[in-house]
Amino acid sequence: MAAPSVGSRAAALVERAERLFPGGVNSPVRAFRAVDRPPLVLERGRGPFVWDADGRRYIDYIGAWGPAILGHAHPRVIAAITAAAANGLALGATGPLEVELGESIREAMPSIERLRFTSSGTEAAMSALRVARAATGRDLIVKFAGAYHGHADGLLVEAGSGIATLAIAGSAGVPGAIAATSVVLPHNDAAAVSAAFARHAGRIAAVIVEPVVANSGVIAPAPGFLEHLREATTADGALLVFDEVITGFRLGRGGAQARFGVQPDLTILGKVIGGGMPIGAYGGRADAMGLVAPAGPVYQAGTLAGHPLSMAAGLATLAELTPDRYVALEATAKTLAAGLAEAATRAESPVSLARVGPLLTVFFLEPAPTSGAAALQADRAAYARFFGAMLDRGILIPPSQFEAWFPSLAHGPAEIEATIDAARHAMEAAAQ
Ligand code: KE4
Repeated sequence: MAAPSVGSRAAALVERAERLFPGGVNSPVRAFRAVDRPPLVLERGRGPFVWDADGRRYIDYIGAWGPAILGHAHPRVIAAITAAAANGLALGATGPLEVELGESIREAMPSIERLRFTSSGTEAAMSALRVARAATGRDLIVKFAGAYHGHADGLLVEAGSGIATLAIAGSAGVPGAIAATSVVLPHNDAAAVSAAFARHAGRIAAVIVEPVVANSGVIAPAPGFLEHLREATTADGALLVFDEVITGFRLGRGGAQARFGVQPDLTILGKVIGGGMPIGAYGGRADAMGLVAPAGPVYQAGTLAGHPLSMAAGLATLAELTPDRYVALEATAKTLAAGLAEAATRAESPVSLARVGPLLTVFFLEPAPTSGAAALQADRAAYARFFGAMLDRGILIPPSQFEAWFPSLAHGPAEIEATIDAARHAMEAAAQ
């Protein structure tokens, strides 16, 4: 299956986009720059499939970068959005749907005693850290190299996802004074965490962590690491912030905090809770969230926060996410990962499979990395060849080594077998 040919509708749209948007995209990772292919222009999705502007169909593992856990255009999600839209769109006041979705989230994640909806994960992350700084009166934020928490200034230092993909050191335009408030540590390194708290005793407002890293590719927490973060933050009076934008309602109803049994002070959510509509949320301890205006002095706001269509899509999505569905989703990912690992034995280059629940990554690196820094050693050229060979066989995987694959509940045995079969061939291509 060839890439969009010159003169195709997709190619024409790419050209027009390049004259409109920086890099021709509205989010960097969509530019496909790390995989040496022209960017796809996707026009339609249904179930496990997406179609590009030239009508080519792909089995999709980008999954809108996480929201499409049910597959694309799930009929009950579309019906919920349509029904909500018939009542008008944003009305500018509290609505019944945001109350219902908030209660569903709190029921699934009891650590979230109070929450606030935003329109993106970035807004949620920056707001959670503002709360942590207000709650502690401290400035420093600890993050981990290779983690991505959205594009708020202080969080772009040594970030993952598109920052790692494009190999840019943080981001231009971030004042040194802001960057200096970020303490970046190696992931899964408990000794480095202890040393940071010793060095900055009483000055760290929060530790923010992807409890399962997805933005360096998938990296599981080392045994005891999350517990160590809990102990170190509690001992020093800092807050522990779990960024569950990807893991929330993906690893299970209770996210990573339920799976690993570690309760953060604040949690950041996004993606799945909006079912594919714009959304973010942050929440946690009532005493900390009670600082948020108008209840307290921490200001955060948003014209479209709690947007009824996002709420409707989120409610319809969560309604489908019953325990048996999570069992099925994890079984799908396990079968896929096993098939990909078998295919990898055909590759001459080192390949490892990382999987936590339904999240997985094919690393062109051995062994699978345990930190963002280790992940950066992966063979990006081999990944790019693998990506291209899979795309040519109708399989769309993330256009970056530093992302997770998002199989959905719509990916059936036929799609998984087709993916594994394509990988058998693509692994050989990757080795060239
Ligand atoms: P948004 O602002 O993109 O809604 O969320 C930021 C964010 C926060 N935290 C985590 C753990 C995230 O993964 C993200 C966003 N994820 C990326 C993909 N890894 C979104 C895709 C993109 O940037 O285009």
